[in-house]
Amino acid sequence: MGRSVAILKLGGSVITYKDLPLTPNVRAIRNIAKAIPRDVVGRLVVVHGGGSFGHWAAKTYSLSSEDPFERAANFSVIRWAMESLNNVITKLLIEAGLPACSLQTSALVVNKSGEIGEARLEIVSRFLSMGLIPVMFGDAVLDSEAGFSIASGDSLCAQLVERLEAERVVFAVDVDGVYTSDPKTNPDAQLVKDLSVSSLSDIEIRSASSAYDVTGGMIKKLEEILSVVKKGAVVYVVNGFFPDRVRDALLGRKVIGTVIRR
Ligand code: IP8
Repeated sequence: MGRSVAILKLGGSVITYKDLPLTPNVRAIRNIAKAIPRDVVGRLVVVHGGGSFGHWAAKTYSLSSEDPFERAANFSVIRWAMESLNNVITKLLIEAGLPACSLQTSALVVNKSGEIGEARLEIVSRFLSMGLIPVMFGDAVLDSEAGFSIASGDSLCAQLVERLEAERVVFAVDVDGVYTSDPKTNPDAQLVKDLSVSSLSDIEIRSASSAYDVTGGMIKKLEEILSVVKKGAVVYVVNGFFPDRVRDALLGRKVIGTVIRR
């Protein structure tokens, strides 16, 4: 596809109310949908997380239940929950005038021991070439070792970057970017505006020794972000509650947030 594709990852804490099971944040999704510039159509893939749909369902309906029937039934509930959220997001993108089209991750991806094993993603570039915006998501998938497991939206982004040679990935999260510590609990936390792979590795090391806390689940995602950056994409971490920032990041403009480069 060449380096012009952008991937927008919509974080679960932006698109859902995390504490309310199965509750989308319609206003936040609608605002982002309206901010997506028309000129990225045909070179934009939207990927969304699970929020209070997928994560709630995965906690409530275990994929490691002893009983195979129960395990399969639980898988189907998690899949249903993700389809339901995807339906809301796709509808709101369409209402905003965008040619959004759902692509079911579990039909394209098979995990191996909890990590993405096979990913048949050729269809994504074909959707793009038809001027569509594929809307994909973290999902419950089949797993060649474990039977079933979860493929996170972030791992999917990493795969997409490689396959599509994406130019940039915009993570829309519920804080302004990557901080020196958790901004929700530490008032002295500083927003880090620019990061490189080497400084990111530094944060990872500190994270492993728990000197750096999770910000909206973001630090856990730094490993995926790191692999995305190593594959050549520029990563933007921006606050999804400020749709203008999402738009500016998608266009590669200067923006309040964190920019991570090789
Ligand atoms: O929120 C998780 O995707 P993520 C998807 O991107 C499920 O980690 C099903 C929990």
